Amino acid sequence: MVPIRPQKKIWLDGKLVPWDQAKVHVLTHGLHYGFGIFEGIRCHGTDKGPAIFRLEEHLDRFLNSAKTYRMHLPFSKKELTEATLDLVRSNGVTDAYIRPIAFSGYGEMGLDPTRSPVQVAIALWEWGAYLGQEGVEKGVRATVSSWVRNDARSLPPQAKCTANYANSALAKMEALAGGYDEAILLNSVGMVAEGPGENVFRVRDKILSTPPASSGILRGITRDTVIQLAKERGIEFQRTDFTREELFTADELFYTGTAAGITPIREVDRRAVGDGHYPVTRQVQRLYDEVIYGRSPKHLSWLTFVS
Ligand code: PPE
Repeated sequence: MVPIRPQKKIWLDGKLVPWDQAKVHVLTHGLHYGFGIFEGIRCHGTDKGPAIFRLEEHLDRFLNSAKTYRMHLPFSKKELTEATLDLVRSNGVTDAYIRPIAFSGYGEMGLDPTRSPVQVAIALWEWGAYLGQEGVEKGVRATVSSWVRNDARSLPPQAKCTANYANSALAKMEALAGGYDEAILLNSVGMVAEGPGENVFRVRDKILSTPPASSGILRGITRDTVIQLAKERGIEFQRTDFTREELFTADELFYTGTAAGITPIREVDRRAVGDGHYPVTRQVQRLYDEVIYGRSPKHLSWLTFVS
């Protein structure tokens, strides 16, 4: 286990507080009932200093998650934007993973979260490659989970709710216990949905595809970035459902996510993916890196420069 390395400050309910003082009560409502929403955002070092990738879209998704869960955030998007920038500056970091979270705080117990105050925090830490640097370079070994992805009729998948991640954790633990690096979850009708914390892409006969939102996934911002970059580069792309079997017959497969970046999948259930060469995945990795590190003039509008 690699514990999080403490940083200087955390933004909690409107104020920057020292790392060790960002505390909540054990009777925090959201801790008991999974009533919280969060985001994962990255900041990267560029020639013009640290830049946050697609901050606007992440905060929009945060606000939409709150809306879905009838959670009234006591801060506006503008205030959350400023808070995020202040947080990055006050910690003096360049490359960081930023975690906004809102949850039902200390108030009443019982299943009506609206009786407890909403608390909001934004923290950051240094987070390397989610599935390891070796995973980014050589690809990871995935398994199709026996756990079915949360059904959209039970937990809305486009809202990034903390409760969704109990399902993710079951799949992740099962994958690790089975000797794999990561899981792929199918949805309730048996089509590929996503990873526990990533979207999934497939390449077959040079055509790139990913399951549609209706498959019950989080609409990833990295996913959207990859789709836009593929279109710009003339890579043929389809939003389409695919089956477990189509994972086995793919030429290339990869995960996308803020934490995971673009991570190739080299095996699914002990079957090698393609011939071990992943030209489309490598191209997407290169394009994505150019964009997030500010080397693509055309995509600078996706970056919020901190200084
Ligand atoms: N699906 C799920 C279920 C998911 O959690 C993520 C992000 C994605 C897809 C990709 O979304 P995006 O980051 O917008 O491209 N998972 C976050 C949490 C990871 C964690 O373990 O914590 C992330 O990557 O920040």
